[in-house]
Amino acid sequence: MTRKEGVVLKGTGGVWHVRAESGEIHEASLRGRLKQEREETRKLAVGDRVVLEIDERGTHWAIADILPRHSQLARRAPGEGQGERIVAANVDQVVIVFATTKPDPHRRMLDRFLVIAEANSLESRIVINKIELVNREETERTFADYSAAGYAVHFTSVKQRIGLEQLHDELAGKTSVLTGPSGVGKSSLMNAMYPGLDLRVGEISESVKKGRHTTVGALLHPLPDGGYVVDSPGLREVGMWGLASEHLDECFREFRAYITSCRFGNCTHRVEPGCAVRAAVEHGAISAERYDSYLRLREEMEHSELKWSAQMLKRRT
Ligand SMILES: Nc1nc2c(ncn2[C@@H]2O[C@H](COP(=O)(O)OP(=O)(O)OP(=O)(O)O)[C@@H](O)[C@H]2O)c(=O)[nH]1
Ligand SMILES: [Mg+2]
Ligand SMILES: [Zn+2]
Repeated sequence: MTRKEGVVLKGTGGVWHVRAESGEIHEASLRGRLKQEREETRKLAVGDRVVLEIDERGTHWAIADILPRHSQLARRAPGEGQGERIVAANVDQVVIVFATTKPDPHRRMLDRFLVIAEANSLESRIVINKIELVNREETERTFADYSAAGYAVHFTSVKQRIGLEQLHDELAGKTSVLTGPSGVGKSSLMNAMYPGLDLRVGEISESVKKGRHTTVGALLHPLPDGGYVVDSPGLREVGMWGLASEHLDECFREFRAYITSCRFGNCTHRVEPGCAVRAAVEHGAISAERYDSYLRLREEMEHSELKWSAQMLKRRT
């Protein structure tokens, strides 16, 4: 029997498109046994590595096995029951794109994307595009918080071909989730780095907004020189995915060194005496803007946790 390994590129209506190492793409369905297992344990997602087997007659491919994942990007929204939904498996990094202007960068949204990545233990990379429209030094200063926190920040221009090679090198051989608001230049960047590549990055989130599609899953695009880009229907819709508010501080990576020094183990870093995070903000080791993002996100999460537990109480009585 012919067996081969491959990577799941997309799935629609039970048919999975799997790319073999040779580059050939096969349509395959999940073996019955795996389907059952899938209900309880894990769901197949784009980016999963699988073992394909062809049937006796040599006509139909089936997914006989799913290989262990090294990472995943999951969403687990309250109200959706127990099941978490996997956006993509075996993700190496999240690439978050914003523009210097048109549209203006949205720091809170950037911080939210970073938290989502951290909550999934994924590396992030920040891209600030349309750099030719503004003063570069000033912009670098604006985003210095992020490099200080340990994130790679790229300044790019598609118009003037700035920073494209460096970004291209960081995508090579990796599986990257590309995300960011509409109009920042995600598609333009991909087309400039990979001429001729027919990539629809961003298109899907657009159609979601317009309400044409409702449940389109993520797509995995092979890059010509190795690696993949995940085109997901907007990380924004991932929402606050079920991270408990008391773990939010760990998702602000520059807070981590201080958290354990707070006087109280359950410090929220708001008003408690002996808070090492607040002290770090006061003497500038943690950016005030990032701290403010933390406070707002925490507020928002606690609010929805309260709403959620109130709903549960109502259901029980
Ligand atoms: N000035 C300037 N404009 C750019 C640059 N990169 C892209 N643009 C323009 O920005 C607009 C939006 O670019 P897209 O690539 O469609 O943006 P997107 O992020 O893919 O947007 P969605 O698909 O809606 O999510 C287009 O008009 C591009 O020509 C750049 O570096 N500088
Ligand atoms: Mg686009
Ligand atoms: Zn504290």
